[in-house]
Amino acid sequence: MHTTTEKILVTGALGQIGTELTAKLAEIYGKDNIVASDIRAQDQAITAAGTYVQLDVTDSERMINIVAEHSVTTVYHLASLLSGTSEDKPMFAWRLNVEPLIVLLELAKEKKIKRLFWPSSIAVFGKGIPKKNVKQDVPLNPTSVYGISKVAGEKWCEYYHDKFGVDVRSIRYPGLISWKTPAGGGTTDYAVEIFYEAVQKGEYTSFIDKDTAMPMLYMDDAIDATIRLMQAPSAQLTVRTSYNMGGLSFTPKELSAAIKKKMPDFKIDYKPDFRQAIADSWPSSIDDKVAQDDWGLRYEYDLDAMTDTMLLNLKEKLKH
Ligand code: AKB
Repeated sequence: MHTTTEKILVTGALGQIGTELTAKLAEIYGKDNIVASDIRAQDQAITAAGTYVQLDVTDSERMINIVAEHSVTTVYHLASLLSGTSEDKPMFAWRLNVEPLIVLLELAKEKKIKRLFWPSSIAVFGKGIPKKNVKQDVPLNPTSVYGISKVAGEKWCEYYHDKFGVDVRSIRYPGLISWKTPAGGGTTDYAVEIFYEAVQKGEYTSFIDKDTAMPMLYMDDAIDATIRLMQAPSAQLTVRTSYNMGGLSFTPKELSAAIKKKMPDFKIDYKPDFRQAIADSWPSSIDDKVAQDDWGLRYEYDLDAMTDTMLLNLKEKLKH
């Protein structure tokens, strides 16, 4: 465990990334140095953190008070609405995905916190760029509400860094795959649902078409990358919008083939819905050389390793 003077606040701590990141941060920095928060009530909160507070991040006053009361030094601000849900609720997506970020950037500007992590997404990409191996610095022309909110957030981060020296760090996460906490409302979430339904029913109807490749990542690799980026010396970081992270790239058909290696009777069919248009606007693969060079991004899991781990753990989890 690190000896630390850091006090870390995690927002969205009961979400898909939040549950696993909170546990990792508690392991590294000690659970008494972690304040977990989420919109859900205390009695639903099972977290590895020493302290849990209920927090709706759109309530700026409460968020500012929590930072002060707990002498927070670092915030991992994960609370966010994903791409599918954002199309249904554009105004709320803007309020949730952008405004609380600016409140936290202001706190950092006023030196009330020292460091901020904020997740961006591969959803920042859109029209007018190649689909494959998309580089760090291509023009960002998203066509989804979610993508627009993430581009705006990235620009706010860069502005506060360049103008006020705020130490804000960010990753453009691909679709995240994990068995501990289900995702909700994302376009890449078919790649999580498919595992649950494979184990529970032996079949799955995908809302993304069979040959649509998207960048994806097993959660352990996402958590490792997040910690690596946050522990890197500030002077090494050349990107203050958000770092590309490519992970794996596969289609629903390729994922189902990987599942069939372990479950030969597994069946899949395809009924694309409105999320297909979002997926079609995103790259199929991403170049993350800048993150590798700046802070040592690396991966442990390939498609087969991820599939094996997901099936093994979900079979155990869903047994009862
Ligand atoms: C989503 O599908 O909305 C997210 C993302 C790629 O940011 N998983």
